[in-house]
Amino acid sequence: MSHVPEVASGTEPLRILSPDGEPVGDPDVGLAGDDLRSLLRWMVLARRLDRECIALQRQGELTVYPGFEGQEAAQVGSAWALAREDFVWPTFRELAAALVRGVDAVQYLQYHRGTWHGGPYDPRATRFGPICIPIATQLPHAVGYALGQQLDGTDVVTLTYFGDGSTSEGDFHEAANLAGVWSLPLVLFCQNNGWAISVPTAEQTAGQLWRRAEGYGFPGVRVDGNDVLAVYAATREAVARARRGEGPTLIEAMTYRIGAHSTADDAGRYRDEADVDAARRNDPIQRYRTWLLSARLVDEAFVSSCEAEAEAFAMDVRAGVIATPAPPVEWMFDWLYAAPAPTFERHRDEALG
Ligand SMILES: Cc1ncc(C[n+]2csc(CCOP(=O)(O)OP(=O)(O)O)c2C)c(N)n1
Ligand SMILES: [Mg+2]
Repeated sequence: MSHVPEVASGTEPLRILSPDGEPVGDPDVGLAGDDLRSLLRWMVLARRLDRECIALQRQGELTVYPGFEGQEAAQVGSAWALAREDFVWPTFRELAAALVRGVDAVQYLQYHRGTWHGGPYDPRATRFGPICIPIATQLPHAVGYALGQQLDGTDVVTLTYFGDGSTSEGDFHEAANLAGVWSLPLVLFCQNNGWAISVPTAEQTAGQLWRRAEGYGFPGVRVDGNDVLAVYAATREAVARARRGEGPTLIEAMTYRIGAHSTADDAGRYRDEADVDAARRNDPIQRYRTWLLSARLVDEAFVSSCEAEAEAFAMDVRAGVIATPAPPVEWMFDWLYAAPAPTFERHRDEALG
């Protein structure tokens, strides 16, 4: 069995649209017009909300927020390839994927407002796991979940997101190894956005990430992460393999983090503005919109309606975030210990004053 799927047999990433929106592959990825338009709509909504979140943090309404501008195609295209019952294990940077999965943005952002501790939305109902800050720890969770699905004999596919930096953690290797050994129905989706905070990918990884899959005995594929059609096609193929019982796939989506690592970071201290300008010219939304317009799948009126909807959406989420009350403080202490220690009791009493 070849460990390299047909979609990408070289190191050149799978690409369907060139950065200026010209087809270089077959744009017929099996999506109807409404689906193709939805991909644009979600990317526009996600970007507008992402920018609003940064404003909210600057205004003191969120504590800290990790932006994803530039990564919309990687997230929307991959999330779109999942079926409703499939399950996602995210990092802390997948708000765009969360929106596509139907997670309520106001609930999600309670995490970044600091009014809840990681489970503000219902992971079972949304099929979207909790926001995960400890790097790569969601990968073993995803493996465990996928193993459970395999043992239960369901046809649920599990997809886990992680960054390029996360692949340097032991958790990545342990998870990938077991996924291969047990041939789990799992998609390992790496957003290679070029940086792990201030460390560029090349300074922590000598090889190519997608090629690591072969060592674990399953296919790896490198895809242009700013090409939403290519991301969708690669993920759909990986999901289909997993559902057929053929095991995991590692996808490396090449993209770029336009903003800082988070609102607590000053990227100007470690990277060159010229690189960021070049990345801005490789914008995933612009690329896809150009193609949709030239293929007459959308017109300018549709593009404007997406932008108007995104504006209203961002304002609604802003109002909702500010209006949602914090949960009762005592919840922070409930359900932690069957037999609380005296220091814990003291902290609780102090907090509840
Ligand atoms: C176990 C652990 N170590 C360190 C950190 C601090 N940290 C937060 S994000 C990050 C870099 C992650 O890089 P990558 O996986 O590429 O994701 P990206 O932030 O680029 O989306 C680090 C080191 C952490 N959250 N958890
Ligand atoms: Mg990264």
